[in-house]
Amino acid sequence: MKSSETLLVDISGGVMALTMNRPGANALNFEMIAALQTAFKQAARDLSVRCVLLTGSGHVFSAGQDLTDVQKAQGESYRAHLLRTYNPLIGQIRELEKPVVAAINGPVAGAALGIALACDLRVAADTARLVVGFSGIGLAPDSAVSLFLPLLVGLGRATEYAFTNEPISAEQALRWGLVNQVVLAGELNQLAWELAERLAQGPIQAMGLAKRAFNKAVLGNLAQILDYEAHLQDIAGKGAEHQEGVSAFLEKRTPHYQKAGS
Ligand code: T3D
Repeated sequence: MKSSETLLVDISGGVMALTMNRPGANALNFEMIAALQTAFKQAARDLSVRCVLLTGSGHVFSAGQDLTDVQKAQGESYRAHLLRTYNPLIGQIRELEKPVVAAINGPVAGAALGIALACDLRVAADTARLVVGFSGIGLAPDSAVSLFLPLLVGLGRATEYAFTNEPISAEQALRWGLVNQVVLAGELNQLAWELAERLAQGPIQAMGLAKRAFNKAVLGNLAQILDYEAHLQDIAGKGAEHQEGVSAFLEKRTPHYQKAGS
C-alpha cells in the first residue's frame, strides 16, 4: 500500500507504521479515515505485517473529526457519517488479530481518542494530553469512547472526564490506566518502534486469539454501542448546542450554551 498525503505508511521489520499527517492538528477528514480503513484492511491480509503502529506527525496525535469539514458536510446525517467512517474503523482495529500500538505523540481528542483507545497498547509522550472533546462542541461520545472510557477508568471518572472536557496529562492517563507507558517525547518514536518490533517478533497468532478472547469477554457489545452512539450523535448533531460549540471553536471563543436554548 502506498502512502497518501494524509496517511504515511511504512512497512518494515514486520511493523506497519501509520502516521496521520494533516496540517491543523492531524484532524480526521474523510480521506484520512478512508486511508486508515484501507491500511487496516491490508494489515489484516498481508502476512508480512505482524504489528501496526499508529501515530501522528508533528506535535499532535490527532484532534479528532475535522471541524471545518463538519460545517461543510451539512448534507449527511451524523449517523450516516459514523456508519461509514469511525464505526467500521474501530471495528477493524478490534478485529485485527495482530497487535496494534498507538504512539500518542501529543494531544488527542474526540474520535481520535476512540481510535487510540481501540488500539491494544498505548505509549504516550510525557507532553501528550488526552481530551474527550465531544462535549466541548455539544456532542455525545462516539467512536466507542462511551464504552472504552468507563471500561478503562470506571464510570465515575469517565463521567467527570466527559462532562468537564478537562484535558488530562499523560501521567494522569497512566495513573488511570488509559495508557500503558509514558516516555520522554524525544524518545517516543524509537521506544514505540522497538515495542512494535518486539511484538511483531512474538507469537502473534496467540496474541490475536487473546485479543479475540478479550473482545468477547469485555467488548461483546461493541457493535451495538457504536450503533447506539451513532443514533445519539444524530440527535446531538442536530441540536443548537452543537451549532454553538462548533461556531465557538471556529471563531476561537468560549461557547455560550445557555443562549443555545436547551
Ligand atoms: O459524525 C460526525 O462528524 C461527528 C463526529 C465527531 C467526532 C469528533 O472527533 S468530535 C471532536 C472533535 N475534536 C475536538 O473538538 C477537538 C478540538 N481541538 C482541541 O481541543 C485542541 O485543538 C487540541 C487539544 C486537539 C490541540 O490543542 P493545541 O492547543 O495543541 O492546538 P490548537 O492551537 O488548539 O490547534 C492547532 C490548530 O489545529 C489550530 O488551527 P490554527 O489556529 O493553527 O489555524 C486549530 O484550530 C486546529 N484544530 C484543532 N482541532 C481541530 C482543528 N481544526 C479542525 N478540526 C479540529 N478538530
